Amino acid sequence: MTQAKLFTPIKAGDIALANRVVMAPLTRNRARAEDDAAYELHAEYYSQRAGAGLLITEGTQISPEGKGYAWTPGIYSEAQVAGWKKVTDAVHLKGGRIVAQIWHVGRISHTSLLDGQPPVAPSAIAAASRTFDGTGFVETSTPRALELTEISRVIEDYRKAARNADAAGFDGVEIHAANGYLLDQFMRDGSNKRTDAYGGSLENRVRLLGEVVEAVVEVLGAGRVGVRLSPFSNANAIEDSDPVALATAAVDRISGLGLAFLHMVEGQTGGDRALPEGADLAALKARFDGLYMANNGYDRQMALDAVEEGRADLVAFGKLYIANPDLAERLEKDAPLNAWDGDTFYGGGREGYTDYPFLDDKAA
Ligand code: 8OZ
Repeated sequence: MTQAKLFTPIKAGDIALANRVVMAPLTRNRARAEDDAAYELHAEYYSQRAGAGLLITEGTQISPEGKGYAWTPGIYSEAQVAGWKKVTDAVHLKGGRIVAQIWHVGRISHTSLLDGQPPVAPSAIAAASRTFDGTGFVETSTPRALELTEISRVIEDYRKAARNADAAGFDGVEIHAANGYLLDQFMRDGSNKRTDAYGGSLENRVRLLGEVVEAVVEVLGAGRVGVRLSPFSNANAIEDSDPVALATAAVDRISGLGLAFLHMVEGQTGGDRALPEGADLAALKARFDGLYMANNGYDRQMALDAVEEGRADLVAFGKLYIANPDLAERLEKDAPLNAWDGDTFYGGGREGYTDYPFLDDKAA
């Protein structure tokens, strides 16, 4: 039998992957409380999963201002770079590849996570959404609109995060432009009411995405950069009057640069895969010049078929990777999978994090 394409090597830009199974970015809220750094625990968790062709880290804030939840890791301080270096070293030792997902939450935050300051956003419009502040779920705070003169500083923060990712030994970065966070807030007309060059027309609303991508590409080279989009998702109460047109504008803005991959959340994040009328994932894939990474509710057969039929070059798995450290190996063998425990997704320590069994572990 010939080997299924899903399990064969491929190059994502400059990054050589052993297979096309990807660990999706997954917020787990286990960073060290005193400095928002990853540490040995994260090195163990990610290196357990190094059999994936590519690991994408959990969302990692580019600045204190970009934080929206308790215990998410950052990538702006020396301690955080040192913590991530432990992770990348452990993954590389096992032959894996890992990129950092760089993240600014925009309005999806709370003053208690921001030293009493309001979150920043394209416009001063609160999201009808909640966040976790370390004690419980709270309504997100009403943001203040970023001044035009502040936008270059936000782009600088992305640039610095890319430099830090390089210093921490990452193979590249994924720019988080999905799920209703800052870059998505700029793209959607429900959250962006700006009247300057960053609001109004489609061209203006995808401007910040394009400028951030270009800044990060200047640091790392395009072949080490991917972008995650979720144009048809309403995660974090994000809305647009014409998501089909916006999706095309966003993909066109980041195409032609030689990026490594476009990571597409197909449908509602973590939910329904249904698309709005007129949405066409194959057309979006065709407009992009790098690899297309599909995500959202894929199982083994869906992934095999999508790659075999050319609908995806890579497939990212989220919850299945939480529960199966050796997911790529299990999928290849068509072995049984561990079930995930939703109670330990967010926060805590080793339990539900590094203690899921491998296929060859003896039953406890
Ligand atoms: C779940 C909980 C907190 C954050 C995303 C970074 O949706 C997240 C996230 C997911 O992209």
